[in-house]
Amino acid sequence: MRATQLTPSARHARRTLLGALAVAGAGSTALGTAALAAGNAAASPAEGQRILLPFENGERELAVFPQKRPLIVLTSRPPQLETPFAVFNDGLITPNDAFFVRYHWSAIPTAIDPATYRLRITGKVNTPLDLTLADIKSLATPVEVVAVNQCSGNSRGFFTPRVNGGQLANGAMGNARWTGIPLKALLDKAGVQAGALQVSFNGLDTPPLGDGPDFLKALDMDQARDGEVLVAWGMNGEDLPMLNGFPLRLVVPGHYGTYWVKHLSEIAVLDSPFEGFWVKSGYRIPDTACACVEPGTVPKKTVPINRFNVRSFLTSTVDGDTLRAGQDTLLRGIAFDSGHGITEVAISLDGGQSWQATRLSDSLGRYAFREWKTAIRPTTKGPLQIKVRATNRIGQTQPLEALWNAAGYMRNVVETTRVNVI
Ligand SMILES: Nc1nc2c(c(=O)[nH]1)N[C@H]1C(S)=C(S)[C@@H](COP(=O)(O)O)O[C@H]1N2
Ligand SMILES: [Mo]
Repeated sequence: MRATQLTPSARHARRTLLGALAVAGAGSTALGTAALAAGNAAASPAEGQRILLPFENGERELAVFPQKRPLIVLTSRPPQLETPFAVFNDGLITPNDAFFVRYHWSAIPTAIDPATYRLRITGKVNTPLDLTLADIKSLATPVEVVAVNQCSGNSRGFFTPRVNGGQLANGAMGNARWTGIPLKALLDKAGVQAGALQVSFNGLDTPPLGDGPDFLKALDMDQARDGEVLVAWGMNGEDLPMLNGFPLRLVVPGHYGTYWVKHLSEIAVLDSPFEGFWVKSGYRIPDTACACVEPGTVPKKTVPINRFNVRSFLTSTVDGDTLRAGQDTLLRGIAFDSGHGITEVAISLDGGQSWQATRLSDSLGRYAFREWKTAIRPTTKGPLQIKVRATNRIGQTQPLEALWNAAGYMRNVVETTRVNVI
């Protein structure tokens, strides 16, 4: 019987974390930092190394947390860990040990006994439920979806003017194959009563002090019952890592990670709109078509953040790389949207004046990273900027100039990679 997810080797990892921080502190020479400029590492960086994210105050340490390879540390209590960008060029599925971690409060579960774990369904239901993990796994036929989980604040560190909040580069996203049952099956089993409006979700983590707002999120009833929202236990064919929500998390394909509540403990059916802090005050975006405002200004009205906008990245070539004039260079990367489906990824070598389409690889599903590839043959020696822009089925695309909002959410500017042609 496995009583916990944090095994003796995980305790060892905790010890090595302390060691790593000490080494990182001592070994942080200018040379070591420069050699590790973000994204420029051929392989994933090692524990104890430092990495320089390309914005002011972007120096970060890499550390090992339980069940994780060395990841970029934003904060350690609670763990907030970024995926080194090189991982996104290794494959379309983000490995569990490389997947980013985001928590709001430091009181997080570090050991959960799957035998005594319970999920409660409460509120406006005919039959309140108190389910074991085994009950949930046998309640409906398990389904799978490959879907991107991305933090609302992914890439926040690139905002200009700068904004408050976790200064993340592009590593607060990942693409995994999730296994679970539709949330609808659980709600149907409990029997949602007439007049129910929303469903709220709570997890086992808590604020360190009682007066901090516990992290709860809510969805409208229609969405909760759309059949696509999952209560998931599987990630890439394994149990969820502890830091990604063991033993159960919500998977809300196409929606920002804030809705993907981890360590699910209570699902409550509500007959009035959810008033909790993390929906009413946190995670809100300007109620404008672009979810943006003039830099430095305040929106007239806000709405809860919801679906992803369109993004694309070049992963095979990074800033500072050298390309050879007259030679083919194969470029590849990833694109994703909120589930309409990516229909085109194009690149521009002339500052966005002209665009050439790339080849899209087979789709892993409309919520997944989509791979794109193309070959370029630069002719002129000197600096070259490579821009990449994706478009989805309903015509949504990416802006050439970055959009701005005070929370630093939803960055999706056309990315530019600066290389040298010799
Ligand atoms: N229980 C719990 N679930 C949570 C959070 C949290 O703080 N507590 N943070 C959310 C946010 S903002 C994000 S971006 C995702 C990140 O998922 P990950 O840590 O598995 O990458 O978890 C979400 N689920
Ligand atoms: Mo997030």
